[in-house]
Amino acid sequence: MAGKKTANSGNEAAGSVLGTMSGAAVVGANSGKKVLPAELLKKIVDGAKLVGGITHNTSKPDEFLHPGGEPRHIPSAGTIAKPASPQASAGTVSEAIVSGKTGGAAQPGHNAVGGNLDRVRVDSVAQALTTNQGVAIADNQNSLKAGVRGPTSLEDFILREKITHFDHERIPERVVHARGSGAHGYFECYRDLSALTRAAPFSGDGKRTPVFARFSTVAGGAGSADTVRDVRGFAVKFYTDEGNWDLVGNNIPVFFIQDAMKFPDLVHALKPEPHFGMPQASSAHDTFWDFVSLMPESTHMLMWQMSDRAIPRSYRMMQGFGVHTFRLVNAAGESVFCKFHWTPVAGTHALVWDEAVKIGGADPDFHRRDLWEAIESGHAPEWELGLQVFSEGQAEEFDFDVLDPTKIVPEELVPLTPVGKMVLNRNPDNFFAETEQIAFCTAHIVPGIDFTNDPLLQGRIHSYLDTQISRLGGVNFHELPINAPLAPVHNNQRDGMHRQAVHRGRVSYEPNSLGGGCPFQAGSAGFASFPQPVEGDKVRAKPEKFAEHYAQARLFWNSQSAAEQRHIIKAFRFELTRVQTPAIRQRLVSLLANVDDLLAESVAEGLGFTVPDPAPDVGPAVKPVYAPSPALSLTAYPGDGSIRTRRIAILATDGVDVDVLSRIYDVLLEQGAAPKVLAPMLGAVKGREGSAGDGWQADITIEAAPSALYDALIVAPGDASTISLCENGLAIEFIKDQYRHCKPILVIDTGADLLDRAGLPAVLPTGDPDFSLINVSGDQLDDGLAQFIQAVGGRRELDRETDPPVV
Ligand code: HDE
Repeated sequence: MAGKKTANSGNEAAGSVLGTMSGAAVVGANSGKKVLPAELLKKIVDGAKLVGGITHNTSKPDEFLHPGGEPRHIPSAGTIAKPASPQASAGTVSEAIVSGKTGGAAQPGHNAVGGNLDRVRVDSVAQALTTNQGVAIADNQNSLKAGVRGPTSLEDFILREKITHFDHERIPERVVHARGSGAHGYFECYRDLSALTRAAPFSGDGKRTPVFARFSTVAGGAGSADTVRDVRGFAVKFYTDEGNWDLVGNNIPVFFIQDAMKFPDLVHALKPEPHFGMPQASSAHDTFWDFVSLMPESTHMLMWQMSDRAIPRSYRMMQGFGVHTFRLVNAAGESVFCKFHWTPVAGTHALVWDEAVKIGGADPDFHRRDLWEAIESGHAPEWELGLQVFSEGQAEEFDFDVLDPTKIVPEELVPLTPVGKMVLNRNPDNFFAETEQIAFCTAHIVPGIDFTNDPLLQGRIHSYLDTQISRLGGVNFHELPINAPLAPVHNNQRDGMHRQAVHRGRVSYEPNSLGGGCPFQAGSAGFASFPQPVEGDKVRAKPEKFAEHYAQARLFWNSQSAAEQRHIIKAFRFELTRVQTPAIRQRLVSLLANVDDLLAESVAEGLGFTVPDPAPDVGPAVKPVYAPSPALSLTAYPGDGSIRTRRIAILATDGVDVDVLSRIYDVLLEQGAAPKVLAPMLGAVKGREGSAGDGWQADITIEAAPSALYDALIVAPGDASTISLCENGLAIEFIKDQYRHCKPILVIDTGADLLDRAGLPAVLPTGDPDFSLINVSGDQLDDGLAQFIQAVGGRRELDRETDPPVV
């Protein structure tokens, strides 16, 4: 009892606090004064005050329904007491003893595991080679042997450390989206959106939030080609002031399935077939089409997947979508529904199929290289973030269910509002440490954003956290530098594989008083789920509107340009031709018969049969009908018309007119394009007779960088150069592919001979002029270049296409 005199008064508790078994019953101001070190005494006295400052758990009542009252959705903040000194909450008073390793004690409230990447960057300039223990290595050439021709010794810890680390260099690749690439950048909010959401990235005009974005294909392994036909992942991690928010989307706004229960089935069907491990990174095989043809809800997504969306020209030229309906919640707790859209400033551009296949061989890293080179050359790619915001009341009126991820919300129903932009301006230092180890999780949301009951999203909330545990080797992947939030992390989670945090103090539970109640529950400052009413039986079933599978597939089809429709037909034909089982082809076309007659007939024709009966339709008798939506065509996003970053091939060989070549080169560089002079061999291309100077150094050979890798072609003038290009099969093939892939071609003077040699038609198959096939004389160079630049900055001349191609 306080104040009671005892035989050891003035020294009470001294013995017990010097041990760790039991504490004093009473700690008076003078306790142990004479015998205890001052620091320890402070810890005891201030610690006791800290604990005494919390008499009871004041937020406990908020956990329960109040009699007759509403449950409190926003709990009160936890009870805390302020420590009178750092010692009060310390685990050990010896923290004051500093060594080169320990450094000082923790800054109050600071978690040094988080924060920016400076603390982990490594550079070895002027440094000696060492082991992982920092021991300098004298010889990195030879293992330790018993005699120069003798056996290697088990004692060679240097060899063993090196080889063991190497043996474990690989980590499991992502089960889907294994192949990808990413970059750092920022998101800038155009204006304060606090009326809609309290989410930190939207809380101020011009506010910037650091991001890391990763783009990916879905089906292929980590070493597969970039340009395969596939959905692209579009995942963005926002390092917000209030924690990490991951918007883990795709470049297609809908998905194949409506319930997470079917995801493993979908992925097993899509991945290489289990008996022979083929095909790599391709949906063009039996098991995929077997599955989707039995899943009519896939039809809408299949239309997108067979469209040009699935063979983007660049990650920088594709849209991104959050897919699911999300919620926005403002500080007053009011909520609206929301769909997220990313729109590329460079416009949406796609490859053509023949080109995508050829790039797969010529440069499997095409998209990775493209993103890297654009950022390195200072042309930071940008996307605008747009929101479709609608109320629950509005959603109920739609003839589809906003919880169904196989449906879009057409922009005619809810327009898109631009709210900010993302700029990717910094390449990673290290692909593995950053791009590979980044862990996106749909569960990572911040106050102001919330989930909806979309059953696909609900499953994802579980899946991503779970997958990182096996992929990144444990529960502490959030401490990997690329995953660590900028917002401070404080909780009572402890231990686990590869733990980095060194937690100070003795408290790892809540509520507590020994740690002054900290870390405390944040109450209204923290994340609180939107109190959405829930009703109904516990069931395994889907809502009625989920049964309608074709109206939006038809909407998509009807919104495509003629060229886009042709490509969809050809893609279905290609994929289904690769299917070996005729009944699967038929079944798939029976789904298309519910979408559009011309589509089904054209696909069936290419596969050598007539359209079967439409698949049974379990949807409502009265079908939703939509007018075409221009926003669904890639043509809706032409971009800024510039030729920045476009790869332009200039074919040249000995005898080239160097003056003209140099003029062309300079103009293209000024426009921000990436011109490359391609010649049969490396070294200097000689100028035409009588020209001054040493010619022009070729950038690369025609053989090493074939046509498919370039956005456009210029044949540089020069009689001798043209004659020898006309005799070069690779040059002929180059120009033919440029033509077949509908790309702009500029020939000057005798360069035109190459057009004839390659048999390129001077006009389009319709008889109309081909404005992308530009043939000018030397004195019209400026006009020719201007027309060429306009063509490169615009859309490809898809009207060149015929089936089969004539070139
Ligand atoms: Fe994913 N998905 N997914 N997904 N997903 C993964 O997480 C999953 C879905 C998406 O660049 C995995 O870290 C389930 C839709 C992207 O690292 C895994 C379901 C959309 C990425 C996973 C879906 C996506 C992933 C594999 C259905 C578009 C790559 C490795 C319920 C909105 C992120 C990993 C990156 C990756 C599960 C469906 C997008 C296994 C269970 C719909 C962009 O957790």
